[in-house]
Amino acid sequence: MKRLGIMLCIAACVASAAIAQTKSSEAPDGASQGDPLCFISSVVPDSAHQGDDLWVAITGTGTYFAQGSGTIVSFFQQGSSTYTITAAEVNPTSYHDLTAHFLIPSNALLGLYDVKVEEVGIGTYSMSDGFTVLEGMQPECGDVNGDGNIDPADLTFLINFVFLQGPIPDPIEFADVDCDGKINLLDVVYMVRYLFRGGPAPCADCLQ
Ligand SMILES: [Ca+2]
Ligand SMILES: [Ca+2]
Repeated sequence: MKRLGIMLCIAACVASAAIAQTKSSEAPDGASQGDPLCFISSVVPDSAHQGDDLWVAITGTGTYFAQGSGTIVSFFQQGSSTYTITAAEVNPTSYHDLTAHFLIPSNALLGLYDVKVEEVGIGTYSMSDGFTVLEGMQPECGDVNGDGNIDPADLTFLINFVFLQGPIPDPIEFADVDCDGKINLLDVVYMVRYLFRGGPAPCADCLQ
């Protein structure tokens, strides 16, 4: 009986949302379209870059998360063709809250996406234009291990390369963090100062 009640509620919500969307098709945000009974009310964060690996917290109003036979969370873009990014992992914590793990492909289409939470066998909650995919971060000098961030792992990678014949950075120039054209002890010192002593950031033109 409980499941039937939830299904009826979601059916009513979906119908209400559809009517509201028809009435106010110019509204930019699905959550505000005519106040449907249940909807996705927040998505945090609401943007990411191509190639990002992140958890997104989704909150619903009037929703019944995790009451279907499965929960699928996705970002959906309708352009000249449809494009979908589906969460690799979903953790509902209540009827109204869940977190979803997304791996944004490095070649994902840029721009606005609708956010969808599908309760399999029951229905789908959505928010129009609720998430934005931005252009991928450009690799930079100092990202010695090439993971997109500059952090102590790069210092470890640099020390291994300079002193212990460790793996060669790719491109190798990213290890020349002071842009003097050489990769040596001075770059290790520079990285230590940047990461732990408030020193200047790695130079910008190590590739030149
Ligand atoms: Ca790095
Ligand atoms: Ca150098």
